[in-house]
This record gives sequence, structure tokens and C-alpha cells, in this order.
Amino acid sequence: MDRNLALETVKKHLTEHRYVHTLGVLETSLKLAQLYGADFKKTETAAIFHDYAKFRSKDEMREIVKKENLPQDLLLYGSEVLHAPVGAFLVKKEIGIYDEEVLSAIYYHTTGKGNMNTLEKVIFLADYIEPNRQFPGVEEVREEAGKNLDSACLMAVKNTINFLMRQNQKIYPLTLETYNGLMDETQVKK
Ligand code: DGI
Ligand code: FE
Ligand code: FE
Repeated sequence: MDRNLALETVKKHLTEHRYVHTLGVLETSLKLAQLYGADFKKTETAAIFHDYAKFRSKDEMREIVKKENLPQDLLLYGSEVLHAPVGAFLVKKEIGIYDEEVLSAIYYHTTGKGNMNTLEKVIFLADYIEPNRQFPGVEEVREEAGKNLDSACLMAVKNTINFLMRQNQKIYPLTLETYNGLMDETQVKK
């Protein structure tokens, strides 16, 4: 899909604030794609649609998880973990995006997973560091993002786990797999 049409399409599903965030993710993800070698068109599509389901009601998202055979354990964690897998389902159904790599980058953008490919890492990291984000520690992750994709993703997931623990929230198993996987990937191999 043409970039402007995709942006027009997603805008209808987002608040102004979330749309501005999406533009930030687009800009940042394309820089990371250039730096680390991900397909530009796939990066563009995944970035634009990554938060497509962000404003669906919790009830609608839970129903989709139940009826469409998404992992049922998603229902046992904070509702924030739902919009990424539900978003991947909905952009396929409603927008007609069938590219499995794009869908996977959308699916895993909140939690990550073990063994992410470059596109998945690019979207995961861009979502965390795009210019409109401002939380403690983000500047350090931005700096690392220019040097090493894996260690920057590791810093991001560590911050998220710390944040969730401080908020007394449960940690979805994929988030822990992301941490463990990136620990292995960033280990200096002898
Ligand atoms: O949708 P965005 O705000 O752009 O960013 P996101 O998709 O990374 O979602 C961030 C939210 O997701 C934030 O409130 C923390 C939450 N989150 C991320 N990983 C987990 C999680 N919540 C739970 N309960 N468990 C997780 O593992
Ligand atoms: Fe999100
Ligand atoms: Fe986002």
C-alpha cells in the first residue's frame, strides 16, 4: 500500500497523540532499517500499522483472542499485551495485509519474543525510542540504538520489565523470552 494511503487509513483508528507516535515510529524504524538492513517497505507497513488495534475495547480484543484461536494465556495478563496480537489479526482481516514478516513484527511489537529477526527488532526498538517517547532511561537506549541493535533491544526490555515490576504488573512469558534471548545474543562468543 502507498505510504500516504496507509497513513490516512490508520489515522482513522488512532487518537492524534497516537498518530504522532506512529509517525515517530515510522521515522525511527526506517533509520534503524537502513542501519541494520531490514526491508524498507516491510518496515514502513509494520510501523504504520503497529498500533492499529490500540483503541479497540478490551471486550472486543478479548473476544478476538477467544474466537480466533490466539494464545489464551494473553487473557491472564495486563490488557496492554492484547493490542499487538489482535492488531496483527485485524490488519490481515480488515486491511488485507498478508505479509507474514510484517504481521509478525506487529504481533510481537509489545512483548518481543526469543530469536527475533531484524524487522521484529527494528519495530520493537523504534516503538520504544521514537522521538516523542520520554521516560527515564530512553536517552541511553537511543544512543545504544545507533551502535548495536541487540544490546539496545536488551536495554529496552530490561527497562520494561523493571517498570512492570515497580507497577506490580505481571510479566508476559514472551517478554521474559525476549530478555533471555537477547542476553544470549549479546554475549561475547569465545
Ligand atoms: O502501544 P505503545 O504504548 O506504543 O507501546 P507498547 O505496545 O510497547 O505497549 C506498552 C505497554 O505494554 C506498557 O503499558 C507496558 C505494557 N507491557 C509490555 N510488556 C508487558 C506489558 N504489560 C504486561 N502486563 N506484561 C508484559 O509483559
Ligand atoms: Fe503498541
Ligand atoms: Fe506503539
